[in-house]
Amino acid sequence: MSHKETSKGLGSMSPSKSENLIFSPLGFIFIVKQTFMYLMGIQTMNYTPNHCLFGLTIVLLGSRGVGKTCVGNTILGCKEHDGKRTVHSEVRHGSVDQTEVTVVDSPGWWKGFPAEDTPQAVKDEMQRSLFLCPPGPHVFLLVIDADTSFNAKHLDAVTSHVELLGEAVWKHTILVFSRGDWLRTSTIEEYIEGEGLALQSLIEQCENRYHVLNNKNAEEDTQVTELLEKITGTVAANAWQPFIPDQQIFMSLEKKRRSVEEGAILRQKLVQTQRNLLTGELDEDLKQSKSLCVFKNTYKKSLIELFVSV
Ligand SMILES: Nc1nc2c(ncn2[C@@H]2O[C@H](COP(=O)(O)OP(=O)(O)O)[C@@H](O)[C@H]2O)c(=O)[nH]1
Ligand SMILES: [Mg+2]
Repeated sequence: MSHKETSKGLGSMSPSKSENLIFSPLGFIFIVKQTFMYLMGIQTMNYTPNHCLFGLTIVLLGSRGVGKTCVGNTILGCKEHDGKRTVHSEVRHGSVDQTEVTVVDSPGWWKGFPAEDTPQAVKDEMQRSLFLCPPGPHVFLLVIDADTSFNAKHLDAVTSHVELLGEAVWKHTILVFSRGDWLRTSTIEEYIEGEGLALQSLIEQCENRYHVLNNKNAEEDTQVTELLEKITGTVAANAWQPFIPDQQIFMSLEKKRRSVEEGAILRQKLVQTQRNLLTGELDEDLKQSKSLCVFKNTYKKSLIELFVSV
C-alpha cells in the first residue's frame, strides 16, 4: 500500500499538526498551567508527568492472530517476530520520532467469540496489561485485520472484551487495521463502507479514530509517524490524562496472584513431605507437626484401602 493510501484513513480524524504535540509549545503551556494549578491547590496532580507528557503508553488489544505483536514491532521499529503466541501481557519500550514509547502487548481472544467464552486466564492477562504502564495507558490500539469480514458477532466479541477493562476505554481507543497490504488498490474508506454496519458502529464507538498499518512494510513510508500524531491528538483530546484503571481490578488480580503463589508453595511442601515420608527422612519439627499426623493417617488409610482392594 502506498503512503498516500495509508494516510487517507488519518486525514479526517487526527489533528493535522505535523509537530509532535508533546514537545510543542502547547505541551509546554500545559505543563506550566498544570504546575501552577497544582501549586495553587486548584487541581490535584493525579498523573506522573514523566509518563503523561514526555512519553506515550500504549496497550494493544484485539483477537488472536490479528497482528497485535506485529503492530507493536512496527511502532517500535523491531524487525523480528519470534512467531510465538502472546500468552502473558508484555511491556516493551522504545524511542519513536524522539518520543519515549511504551507498548504493552496482550494475549487475544478467539476471533468472534464473546468474553464469556474466553478463558479467565486470558481475561486476567488483558486486565493486567493496564497495570504494566502506570498510572495507566494513554491509548488503546484495538487491532482488527483488514483482510477478513467484520460482522455483528465480531462486534459483540470486541465490545464484550474491551468493556472488561472499563467503559471509559473507548475514549482512549484508536482502531488499527493491520494487513493494510491486503487492501491492494482499495482505500480503507471503501473497505469500511463495504463491511457494513457492524464495523461502522465500532468506528463510531471509537469516535472515528482509525488508522491502517502494513506490518509487512514496516520501514517504509510515514505510517508510524502518522499513527503517533493520531495518538498524540487522542491524548490531547483527553486533556493529557491517561486512562486510570479501576483499583478493584488490581486488587482482585493481586488476590488471585497471591493465592496461586501460596498454592504452589503448599504443593511443593506436600510433595517434599511425601518424599521424606517415603524415604524415612523427616525433620524433627515435621515429625511433631499436627498436619503431618493428619497426612500420615491419610497415607496409612490409603495404603490399607489399597491393600484391601488388592
Ligand atoms: N500480510 C500481512 N501479515 C501480517 C500483518 N500483520 C501481521 N501479519 C501476520 O499475522 C500473523 C499474526 O501476527 P501476530 O502479530 O503474531 O498476531 P497477534 O496474535 O495478534 O499478536 C503473523 O503471521 C504476521 O506475519 C500485515 O500487516 N500484513
Ligand atoms: Mg501476539
